[in-house]
Amino acid sequence: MRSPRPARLAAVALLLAALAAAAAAPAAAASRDGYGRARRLRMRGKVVEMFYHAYDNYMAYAFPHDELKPLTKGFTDSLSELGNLNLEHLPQDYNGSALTLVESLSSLVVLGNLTEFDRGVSWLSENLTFDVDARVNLFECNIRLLGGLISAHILAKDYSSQNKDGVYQNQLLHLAENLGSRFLPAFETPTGLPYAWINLKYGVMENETTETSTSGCGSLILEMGALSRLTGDPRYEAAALRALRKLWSMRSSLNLVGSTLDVLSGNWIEYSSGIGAGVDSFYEYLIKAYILFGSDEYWDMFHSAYLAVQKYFRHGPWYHEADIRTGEATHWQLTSLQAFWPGVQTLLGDVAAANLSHREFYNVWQRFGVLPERYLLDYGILHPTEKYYPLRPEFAESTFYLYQATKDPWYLEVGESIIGSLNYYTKVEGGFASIRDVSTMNLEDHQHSFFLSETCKYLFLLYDDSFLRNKNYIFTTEGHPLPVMSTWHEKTPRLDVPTNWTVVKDGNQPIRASALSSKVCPETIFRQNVGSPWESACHIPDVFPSHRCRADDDCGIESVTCKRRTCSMAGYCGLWLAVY
Ligand code: DMJ
Repeated sequence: MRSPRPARLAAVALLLAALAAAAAAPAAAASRDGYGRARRLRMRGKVVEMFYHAYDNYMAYAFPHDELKPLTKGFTDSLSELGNLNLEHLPQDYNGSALTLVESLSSLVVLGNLTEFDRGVSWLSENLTFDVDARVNLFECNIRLLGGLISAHILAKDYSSQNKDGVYQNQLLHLAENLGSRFLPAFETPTGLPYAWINLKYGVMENETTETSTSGCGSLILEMGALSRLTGDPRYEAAALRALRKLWSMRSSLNLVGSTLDVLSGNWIEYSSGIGAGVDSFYEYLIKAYILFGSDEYWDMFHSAYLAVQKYFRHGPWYHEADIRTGEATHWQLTSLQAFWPGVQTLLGDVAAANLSHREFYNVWQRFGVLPERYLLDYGILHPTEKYYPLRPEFAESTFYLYQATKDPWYLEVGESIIGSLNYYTKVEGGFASIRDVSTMNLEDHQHSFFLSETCKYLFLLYDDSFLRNKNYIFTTEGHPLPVMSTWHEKTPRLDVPTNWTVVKDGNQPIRASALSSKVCPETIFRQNVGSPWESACHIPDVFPSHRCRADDDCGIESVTCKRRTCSMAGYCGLWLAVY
């Protein structure tokens, strides 16, 4: 195996500045990074083929049901984690929410298929209803349906021809609001922590379980916050924020959170915790909420939580689980879900650490051909029961983030390997099938909707990021883009920048300041120097391009947040140790 080249760029707080800038000149990037334009186009084409193979088969054999059964060309509405939804105007035995269509909308825009996007928007506008007697999982319903609708609504406003003709009249937002209002009874608990399950028509069922997970009640803020900002109704954001604050107040003295809890008592049920299942998106949403809403409260929570994770869960490139009261390791397991973490670290600017972990995930990927759900690090073997790979996106997601931050073509080669495996092991005539057991590569009859909302989207963006050219987006945990807008920002953080670093506009260049960067860093103006990355006005690169440091003085100022980077104990500059 080739070993990855070290990360190169200093401007790593991507998406918001470097990413948009890189997207501005894909052809130049293609020749600069040595990967080759033809090869990039070929890989882009392969991902497009994959997306439509999955999408067309869903539309042919499963729509308007929730998900495709690719082996039998059938459908399923009974997602165990999502429950059943009904649609009006459809046969009585129909029990779905066109989930895969909702999940595909933002990907259709990313791929540039606005005609199909418009068709989907029209169909959903006319047919979808949530007034159904169905018990659904709040978290799954939030990230897949609410997030899918909100993101598609924003994209419809920006891209849809229907909007220009006046046919699109916020129907998706109305649907999202209708769905969001059905979430609210779940939050009526003494603690404000929401029930994990809710009946969309009747609210919380009698004798409903009071057990939920940290990610289940701690990663609602992006979608519900966005819904409040879009509708002007503060109840959604207030409910999600109250739950998040309560959850954070339950942290241990080590600043760690457990993985399951009781919503009535506010006590932890499971004290063993990590960055994978049951917790993952809780961390992701703290940093993304900070980026989307600009409130230091989210940053402060994330900052403490991140330090605790790095201190108690990290072991070299690996992350194990630990007891949140003592910090003692409990389970030494790599899980497929953990592979989102390098992406979050890249978003933060901790590229070196992200690259280290990503490399290890790739080693395991190469060993099995895909990432097994759970791998026992202490024994070097598969978990006896969790041997599956349900087409999860997390490793592709981190690969995309790392490529955006570094422009190292090695990540494009990793993408080739992911695409190769998916096509070789999981492609069948009727779509893409999950792998039941990675040791035998036996398949399972299920094409999860996140294959379209996330896996294909991140792989596409790896080779063609033109969607990111004119706007700054953050992606929800389900891969749905939400634009970072100054109007959603609560306040402008203090700008701690030496004035001599403020760059003024070059009259020959168009201003490319992002909504976020112009808000958090009001003087930000992007410029393009031949042969150097685009930088924001407040950006001061680390002294060493490798980001290594001996002291805080070797570290610069983050390009997006304009916050000072500091030197970690491991000797890398990063934002996570910023001292205010
Ligand atoms: C997705 O539904 C989301 O990414 C979620 O946060 C957890 N993982 C699945 C896909 O693996």
